Amino acid sequence: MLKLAIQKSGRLHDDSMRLLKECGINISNGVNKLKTEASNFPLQVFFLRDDDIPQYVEDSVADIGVVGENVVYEKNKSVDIVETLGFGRCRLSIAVVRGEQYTGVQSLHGRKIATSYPFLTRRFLSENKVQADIHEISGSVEIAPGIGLADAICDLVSSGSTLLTNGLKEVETILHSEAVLIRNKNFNDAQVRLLNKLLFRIHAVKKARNNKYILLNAPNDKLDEIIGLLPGMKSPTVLPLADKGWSSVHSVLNEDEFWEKIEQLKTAGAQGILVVPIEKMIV
Ligand code: PRT
Ligand code: ZN
Repeated sequence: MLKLAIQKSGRLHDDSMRLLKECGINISNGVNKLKTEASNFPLQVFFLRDDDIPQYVEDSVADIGVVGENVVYEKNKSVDIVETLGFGRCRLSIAVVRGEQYTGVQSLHGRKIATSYPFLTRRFLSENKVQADIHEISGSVEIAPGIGLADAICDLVSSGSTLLTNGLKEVETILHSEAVLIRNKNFNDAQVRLLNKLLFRIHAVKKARNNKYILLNAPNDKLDEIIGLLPGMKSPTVLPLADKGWSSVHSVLNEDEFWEKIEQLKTAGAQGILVVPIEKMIV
């Protein structure tokens, strides 16, 4: 049995639950409980505050956990990051009052910086040989300059709208973060086997998310050119259509190059292009 810690409520909760579901792991939605058990996988799920997850994983109270890299690095516990999960993306940045002149990190010298990330902020400042006064607060960091508590802040940013509405501008990015799977450092063989089983499923889910299945009709005299545009898992599948002179081509396209490829395929003579999501992808 593996014990997994996920956030009880908050920004990472829904995506963590969705990941488990996409991995085919059924857990009764017991978020009001402290823990629950999967019905079809040897997994126990603990619902915790995200800040506590690295400590619990270090102490083996949980074997693995889903948490933001920002929290993993801030807490600086002895755990291993085993997989990035592709959600909860944000960055930890320093922001100053918008009208203020900022000419580089030295501008922070002697200033007061409010943050919930004292460890990472202090490390960044000392790496840059800047001496500033760090004021630790646990929430609503963005209002600190407005109420005269600090000159600058160091906080998480995703869209940037919180900074904007509070009259602040982002000047330094300390860390880029996303949700990760962490594990305790001392696993026995059985735990390693279970973790690998879970990782096999997570890889299939991640791959499927990044890829689309594409079907199109191609005139036979354009087949070579069209096939040349498609990567496929091995090579594209080509089937003859009832209509002589035409073929149906099936392949897999990466999300990143998707729109560009569609344009090229159309220009090359492809018609009736169908694009469908992939549920799982095992390579
Ligand atoms: O109760 P618990 O302690 O578990 O939750 P929490 O309140 O500490 O954390 P929560 O749920 O807010 O965030 C959990 C994790 O989500 C964080 O540790 C990050 O890894 C990740 N994440 C991703 C974010 C954001 N994006 C984010 N934008 N966490 C917080 N924010 C906040 C930020 O602090 C600021 O107040 O959103 C605001 C900025 O957002 P924008 O879009 O206006 O820039
Ligand atoms: Zn928290």
